[in-house]
Amino acid sequence: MERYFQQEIECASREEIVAIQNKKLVEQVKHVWDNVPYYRKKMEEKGVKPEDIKSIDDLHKLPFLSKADLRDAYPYGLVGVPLKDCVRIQSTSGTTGKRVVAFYTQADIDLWEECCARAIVAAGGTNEDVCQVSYGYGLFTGGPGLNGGSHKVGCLTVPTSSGNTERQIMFIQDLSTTILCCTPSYAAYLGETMKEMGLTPEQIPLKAGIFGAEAWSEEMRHNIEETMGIKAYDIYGLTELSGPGVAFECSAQTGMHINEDHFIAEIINPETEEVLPDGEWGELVFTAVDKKAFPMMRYRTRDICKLSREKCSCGRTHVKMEKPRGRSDDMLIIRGVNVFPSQIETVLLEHGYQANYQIIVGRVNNTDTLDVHVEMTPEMFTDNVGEITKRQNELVAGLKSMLGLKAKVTLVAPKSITRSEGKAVRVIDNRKI
Ligand code: DLL
Repeated sequence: MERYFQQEIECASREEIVAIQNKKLVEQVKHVWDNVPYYRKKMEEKGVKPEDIKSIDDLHKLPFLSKADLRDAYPYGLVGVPLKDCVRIQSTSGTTGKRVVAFYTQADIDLWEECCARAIVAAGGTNEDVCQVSYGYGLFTGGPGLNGGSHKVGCLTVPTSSGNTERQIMFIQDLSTTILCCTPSYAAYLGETMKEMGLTPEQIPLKAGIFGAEAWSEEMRHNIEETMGIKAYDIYGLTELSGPGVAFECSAQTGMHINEDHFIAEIINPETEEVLPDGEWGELVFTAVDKKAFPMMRYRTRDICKLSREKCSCGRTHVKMEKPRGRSDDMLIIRGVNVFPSQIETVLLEHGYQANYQIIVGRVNNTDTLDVHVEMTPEMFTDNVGEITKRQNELVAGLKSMLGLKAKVTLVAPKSITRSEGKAVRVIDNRKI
C-alpha cells in the first residue's frame, strides 16, 4: 500500500494545487518586490508590476533569474528577509566563479526537510527504518537535507556523511541500515566494494536507496539494485531551491514528482526563452513560492528535462519531471556536435561496462579530440591484446552510432579510475586551459 508523508497535499486535485499556487505566487511576487531590490529592478526593466501577476497564467510575464544573477548579487543581493531572520546558509559544489550561497529562515528549512521526508516515505521509509545519510554534510545540501527529512519521518538517522567506505559498510551491517542516501556514483562504488568483500544481496540489510545530485542512467540503477538487492529511487534538487527534495521518485518510478505546492515548474527553450508545452524537452525553470529568505523567481536551472502530467499509479497528483538528460552547461560541443556525457554512459552500460569512465576532450591542430577511458569489469579483465582491441572497437562503433562522432576508446584496468564519494567527475576538458 502506498504511503505518503503529507497525503492531503501530495494527492490534492489539480484545482486545489492551482489554487494554492495562484495564492502563493501573488504573495511571493509582492514579497520579492518589497524586499529584493535586485529583482524589483529586473521587474521594472521588463515593465511588470506586482499587480500584473494575478495567477500562474501570468508567470511568463516575470523576468528570469540565472546563475549569472546569483553571482552578480553575491552574497546578499537576493536575500528577501533581514539577516537576523536567517538561520543557515548552504552552498553549491560549483567549481567555476563564485559559489552560490543560499539563505534559509527556520520556516524555509522546515519546508525543505518536509520535501525530503516526502521522498523518504515514497521510498518506503517509516519510523521503523534505519536511514544512513552518506551524502556530504556541510555546505553541500545533500547531507543536511536528507538528515532533516529522515528526522521528520522518525527514522533512526545515521549521519555518516560521505567517504570512509569501510566504515559505511560496517555501519550498514552492524546497525542493519535499511535506507541508504548518497550519490548514485558513490552507491555504485559501495555496491562494488560489498561485492568484493563477498557480500551477497541477501546478506545486505538495505531495502531502498535514495540517490541523486547527479545524472544517472537506468542501466546504472539496475546495476546498483542488483548488487545491493534494493530498490533505488531518484531524488532531484538544487541549492538555489533549498537542496534535495524539489522532486522525488515514487513506487511507479516513471519520473519524479515535483513538490508543486512549493515549486512551480516550467520548461523553456533555452535559446529563445519561449515556454514549451508539457512533454517537450527543454530547460527546467522553477519559481519557489514559499521560500522567503532566498526567493527564486523563474530560476533557470540549466537542467534539460521534460514534464509529464499523466496520472500516476502511486496516487500522487504533482507533475512529474523526467530524469534530467544533462545540463545545458554540461553539454560538450565536439567538432560541432552536441554531446552529453549521459549518452556516452548509455553506450558503455549497454556494452556491459559500469559507469566508471572518464571523458577527455582536447584539441590537436585545431580539431577537437574525444578520448574515453573506460574501466573493464573484473570479469572481463584480460591482458590479451586482441581481445582488448576487439572490445575497444565495439565501443568506438557504439559511440559512433550514438553520437555521430569518432572517439578514441582506451580500456583500463578495473579500479584504475579515481572513485568519487560525492558527485563524480566524468569530464576533463583540456581545451579551456
Ligand atoms: O545536488 C542537491 C541534491 C543533493 C540533490 C542530494 C539530490 C540529492 P547542487 O549541488 O546545487 O544541489 O546541484 C544541483 O545537480 O541542477 C542538477 O544538474 C544536478 N542534479 C541534482 N539531482 C539530480 C538528479 C544538489 N536526480 C544540480 N538527476 C542540478 C540529475 C541532478 N541531476
